[in-house]
This record gives sequence, structure tokens and C-alpha cells, in this order.
Amino acid sequence: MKRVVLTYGTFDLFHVGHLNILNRLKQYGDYLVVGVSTDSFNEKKGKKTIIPFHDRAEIVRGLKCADLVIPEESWEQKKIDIEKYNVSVFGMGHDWEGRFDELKPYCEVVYLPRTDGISSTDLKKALKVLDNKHIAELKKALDLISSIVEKFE
Ligand code: C2G
Repeated sequence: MKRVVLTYGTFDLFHVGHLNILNRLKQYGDYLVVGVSTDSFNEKKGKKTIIPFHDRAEIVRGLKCADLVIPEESWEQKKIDIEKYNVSVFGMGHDWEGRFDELKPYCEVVYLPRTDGISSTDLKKALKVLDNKHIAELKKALDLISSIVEKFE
């Protein structure tokens, strides 16, 4: 009888923090079900994503630790999924500490340490620096500096 672990996430711009939490959660059982937030659910969460749902789900599906990937379409589906997949452990990173304690009557609930120094938000900020508008501004500044330097040569 496999011990099923369940978690959910957006997993936008997949990074090592996502991988760590999924690997850590897999240690709590032997079958990991990962709910990936759909684009429409992310809108409800007020979360703008860069990578569309299909690709975010495919990336998670490709992980050794993920045994099943399902769409996360609502906050309320957790209880249904716990029953549907006979879940023993529900887990999230500790930024969600306490938020899902109402699931305790249905299964074990764990909140595990997050990975410091990495987040999709930081990656988006870093990517923003590379966007064309920003590069055009940098180029304009560079041209101005070189025209000033030429005057002094
Ligand atoms: N995470 C982590 N370390 C990071 C970043 C994220 O451990 N540096 C964890 C989060 O704690 C979460 C999982 O990775 O457990 C997915 O994080 P997000 O993709 O940001 O998911 P989120 O938007 O928090 O959606 O119903 C629950 C929601 O769908 C969770």
C-alpha cells in the first residue's frame, strides 16, 4: 500500500527551491502527487506567471520525485484530492505555515523549510533587467557617456 504525499504550487520559472521542497516531501512517503496551479487559478491567487500552465506542469511531470501531476484549479480542491488519492501526508513550504491546518483531520500536515535565496519573484526581477526597454535605456546612457568622453580626448 503506497504512502501518498500531496502538495501544490505554481512552480513558475522552476528553480532549485521548488525541487528541494518536492524532494523533501517525497521523503514522507513513496508516491508524490503535485497539484500545479492553472493559469486561471493563479489569476484568482493574484499571481502573474511567465510560464504557461501546460509547460509548468510538463516540467514538474519530468521530475523523478513527482509520480502524478494534477491541475490545481481552486483552494477548495485539497480535501477532495486527499480523499481521491488516499493521501497520508499533505505538505507545503513553511511560508504556508498554519494555512492548511484545517486538513489535519484528513491527513498528516507538514510545513517544511523553504530554500533561502531563490524565488520566482527574484528571477522575474532579474529577467526584467534584460528586457528590451531596459537595454535601450542602457544603450542611450552609454552613447551619452561616450560622446562626453570624446569631448575630453
Ligand atoms: N518554495 C520553497 N523554497 C523557495 C520557493 C518556493 O520551498 N525558495 C516552495 C513553497 O513553499 C511551496 C512550493 O515551493 O511549497 C511552490 O511554491 P510556489 O510555486 O510559489 O507556489 P505558491 O504560489 O505558494 O502556491 O494551494 C497552494 C498554492 O498553490 C501554493
